[in-house]
Amino acid sequence: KPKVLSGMQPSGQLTLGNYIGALQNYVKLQHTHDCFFMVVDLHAITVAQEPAALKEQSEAVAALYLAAGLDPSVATVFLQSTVPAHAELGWMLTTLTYMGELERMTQFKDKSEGKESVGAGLFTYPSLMAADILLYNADLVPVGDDQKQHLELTRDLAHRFNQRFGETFKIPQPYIPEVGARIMSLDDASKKMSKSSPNAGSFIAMLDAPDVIRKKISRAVTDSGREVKYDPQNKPEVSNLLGIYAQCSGKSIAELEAQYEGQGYGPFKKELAEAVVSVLEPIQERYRQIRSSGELYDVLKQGKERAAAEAESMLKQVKEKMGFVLL
Ligand code: AQP
Repeated sequence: KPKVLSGMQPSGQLTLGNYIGALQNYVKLQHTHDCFFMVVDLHAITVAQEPAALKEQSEAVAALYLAAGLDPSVATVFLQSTVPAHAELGWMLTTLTYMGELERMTQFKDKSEGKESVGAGLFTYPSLMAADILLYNADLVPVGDDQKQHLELTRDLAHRFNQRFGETFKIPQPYIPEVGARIMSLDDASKKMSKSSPNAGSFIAMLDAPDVIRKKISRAVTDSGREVKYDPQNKPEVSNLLGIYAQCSGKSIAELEAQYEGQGYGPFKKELAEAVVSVLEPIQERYRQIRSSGELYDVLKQGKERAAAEAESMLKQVKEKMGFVLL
């Protein structure tokens, strides 16, 4: 089976965007691929995190993975920081990465823009991401548009290492899912829905209570027209809501346009909210069971062991090739 590796940052509460754009694909992939899904807590600290919140969010992300349908007897679910090989290989690859390569990363430019002081980790983070992937010899990495540039760097680093030290790493391929919808913010359709947004009204968290979801959708920005039509150029907000509706209901955009013809935004938003609630409510139910059962720690320990077994054997090869003394 081809190997897949991916992860999410516990930098906030997972959003409906994370679910539609990534998590629901993880759940499908686990049956056809050998999957490693991490909570990338070492990446989250590239911007300041409050310790209690980091811990809570890391557990919440892992529990949401399971609640959404990842089966730990099939997929390996673990926390990045529990496998020290990530940080070790991350450092080694940082020494092979050129400053110019990191300076070109658009995510760094976006995240550092206008900030007075920017941590060095935010700059070197793509080398750590390369380590995450190369440690497992992943064949495929599910990525959104925003991560394509980082995966390209991972491929370059793998080549560079292989050329300098001998054939070691497999060159990973991007995996672009069939339904790769990019969900935009509810308050500004030019920005993607983001878990670390300071405005809670801009995103739907997977754990938002049904009434909160209803309220957020009823307040979502729309244009001043009343036509429910998919037109990302001229009606980006309504188009985003239609995309969410299609994803959550299984109906096509065309069906939804026909359903709401001549009705304005009121009924459309109301029923959209119910479609979102019907997707998230069962996940929230399972989430509560998982958090209260205490099973999470067992799953994460087992995941850590499975991941470490693979990662450590790869790290050993790397150390040997680079000339470290092995004891
Ligand atoms: N709005 C989105 N629509 C579709 N997919 C999305 N993803 C994120 N936002 C959307 C996908 O979710 C995964 C999680 O990635 P991440 O945790 O590494 O962080 P991110 O991509 O930077 O996501 P956020 O929510 O915007 O986090 P913050 O605010 O911390 O930066 C990825 O597969 C991503 O493509």
